[in-house]
Amino acid sequence: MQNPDKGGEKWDLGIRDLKIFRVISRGIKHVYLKEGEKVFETSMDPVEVLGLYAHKGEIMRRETRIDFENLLIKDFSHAEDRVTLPFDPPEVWGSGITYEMSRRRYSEEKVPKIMDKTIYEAVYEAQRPEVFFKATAPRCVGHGEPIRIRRDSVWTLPEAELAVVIDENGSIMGFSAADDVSARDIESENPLYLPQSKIFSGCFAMGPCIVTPDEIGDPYSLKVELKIKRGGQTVYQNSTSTSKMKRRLNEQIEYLLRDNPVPRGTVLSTGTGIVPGRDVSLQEHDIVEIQIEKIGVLVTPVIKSDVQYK
Ligand code: DO4
Ligand code: MG
Repeated sequence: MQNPDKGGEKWDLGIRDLKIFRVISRGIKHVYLKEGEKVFETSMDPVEVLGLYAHKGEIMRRETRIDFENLLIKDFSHAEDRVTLPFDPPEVWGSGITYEMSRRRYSEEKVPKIMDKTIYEAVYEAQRPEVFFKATAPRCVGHGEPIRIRRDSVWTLPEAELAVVIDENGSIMGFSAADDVSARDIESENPLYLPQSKIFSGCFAMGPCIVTPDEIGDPYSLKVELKIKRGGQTVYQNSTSTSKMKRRLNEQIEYLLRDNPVPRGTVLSTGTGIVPGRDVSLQEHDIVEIQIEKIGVLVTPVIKSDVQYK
């Protein structure tokens, strides 16, 4: 049904799957909704779209032609129009040690113990999960935008994670692929340095899009892949599945929201199941690729300032 006021259409969203992208074109951000092969532009905010979608509300949008394959190209330097962060999250939080792999790999470092267990083994088994503050929107980057190695870190790793977008009640409105970029040397020196190892400029990448829950279906059966490329060669590659996630999403969200109201559109990155060892570290000019089934590939170059702190 046509809506004469806004040039859009009434859209019964009950049965459709949706991907939400943002494209930056001559400095202006445009919101696009991809439904199957059809693409719509909307003047609505992406979080508003997710909220209305969840309640089968009316989303004003106009059909348009846009070639996402072309906009997702990996040679970012020549892209005049490009995909960017799908929306500006008001808060980003992270969950830690949600996979057996992270429990094991983090415990390989010289870390404090609680009784006879490393703190990572202890938190993996504890009832209360590890939930930490990760980023605000200005610290986040989207597809094609550079993640950063802190100047004072020599061992920084990407962490490929499934991210959920939640509303103020903790309901999941969407999913995305994320990189919880972590200065592992800073955290392994002393776990009390966790905020410094996790929170810095360019510490969190998300994208290339937000996918609605109906398109994801079962969030515990998604293949997650991580690649680090250097000079055109893949120097690290590994994969896992969200089926290996120990902590259920609702459990993570429930702890995040305990006496801690979060705004609609908050992102929770649900932990990594791929943890390279000491022999792997990001370097400037690397390209990190994180692919999550049903979401897409998030590709980010890596930068590091050459100024070292004394
Ligand atoms: O303190 C550890 C953080 C672990 C983490 O970020 C993860 O498991 O993804
Ligand atoms: Mg992580």
